[in-house]
Amino acid sequence: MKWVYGNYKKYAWGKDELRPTSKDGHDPWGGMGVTLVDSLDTLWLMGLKGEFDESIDWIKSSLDFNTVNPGDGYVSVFETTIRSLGGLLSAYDMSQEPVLKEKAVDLGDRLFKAFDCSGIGIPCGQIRLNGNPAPKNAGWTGGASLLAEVGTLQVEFRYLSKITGNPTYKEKSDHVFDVIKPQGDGLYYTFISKDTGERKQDKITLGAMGDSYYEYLLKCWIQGGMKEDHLREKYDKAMEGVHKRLLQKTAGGTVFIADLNSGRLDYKMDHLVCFMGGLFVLGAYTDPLGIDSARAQRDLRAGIDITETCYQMYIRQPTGLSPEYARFNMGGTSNDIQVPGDAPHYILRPETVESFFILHQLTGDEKYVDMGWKVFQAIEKHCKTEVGYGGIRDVRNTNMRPDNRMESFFLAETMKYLYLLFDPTSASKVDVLHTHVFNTESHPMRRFDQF
Ligand code: DMJ
Repeated sequence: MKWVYGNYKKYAWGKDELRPTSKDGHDPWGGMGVTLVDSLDTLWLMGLKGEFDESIDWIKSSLDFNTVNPGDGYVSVFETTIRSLGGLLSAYDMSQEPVLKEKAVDLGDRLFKAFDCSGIGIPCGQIRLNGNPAPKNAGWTGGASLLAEVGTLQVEFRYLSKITGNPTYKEKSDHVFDVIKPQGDGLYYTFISKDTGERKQDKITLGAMGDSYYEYLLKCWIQGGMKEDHLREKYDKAMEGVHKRLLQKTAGGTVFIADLNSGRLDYKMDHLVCFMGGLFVLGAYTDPLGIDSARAQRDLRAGIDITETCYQMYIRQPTGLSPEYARFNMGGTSNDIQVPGDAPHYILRPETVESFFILHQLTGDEKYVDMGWKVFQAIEKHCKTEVGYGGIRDVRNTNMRPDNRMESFFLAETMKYLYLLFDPTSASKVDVLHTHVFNTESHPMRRFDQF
């Protein structure tokens, strides 16, 4: 982290991202120092105080949301909330540095206008930060709202209410959980109408575009001190649905969570779904019925099994890195995990090491440290460049050169989770069972009962 952040400073200071092979910076998010803001709490937890202070100086002198423009002026409400707002809030929670709160309120107010987009309070996915917000949904969704995008803003806006004393952020963002109704089995459609909350397409997934809706049902319940029963009930009902309709096992015993398209199972699992290992186990350890209950034991087992599958998605490849998604051969034994031709790449994603961290913290099983170390070594071997880390185009090919993109989540999440996995003393300061809730971008914030 010290090395790569030093290179970010040298080659790309204040840019959204460092480009790891061309050794320069670029602004795919419109120019708001996304890597810098997303990295703040990682620096703090690692004790890199000098780097943290220099970053605060940049925020004071140069972070200006009026000038953000990714081309057409629109930013993603979801990405900006989880990375930038979440990054500012978590770093504020840790350091109490006033400028972080000031910038968080400024950014939060600009993003919050997305909630005015429909009559029923479902926020739009895109907004302009500079003056004329004009929120809208992206054209490629056919005007639909995406489940994960509308239900992964609450941890951040609820926290903003907590530190400002203004309840509106919490009320309006919480309202989304009331208007979006599950189907009979507790699961949710991925593409929904912003005007009615009803389904637009018959797709159900815990992968891309659906994932963190389920995560925030549980996390908001934990954040609020485990008192908002309706959130826990929605989460438990959804997990029932996952067991009933999506959880699958190959002949070789590999457990995964399939997608459902128009009622038909698609036997694949995105790398993104690997967060479910940790979420299942967090849900089990906080289950109001107790960890020994049948429900908690069922979810504990599922979380352990999914995490093992995600590890296998890495370790079975020649590079030791996982593809973007895996296909499952239901009748297969040793070859039941397959790399798809259309997505054999790895882009430094964190979800598997996220689950290693949570399972290690909650179960105490040291095998997750060894698994994390293997993944870290594979990243070191195949993704490292002269100045940073890049993704690789094919995890089956050991001769690939890293590509020229280092997403901010690599420093915000992948590096942080690995560090916390290897350093339990630091991890005990962000205890997921007793004191903190991590937003979906790995930004820990104190729970409301810890203020
Ligand atoms: C991150 O921005 C977050 O973890 C999000 O929830 C999903 N996608 C990326 C990482 O893969």
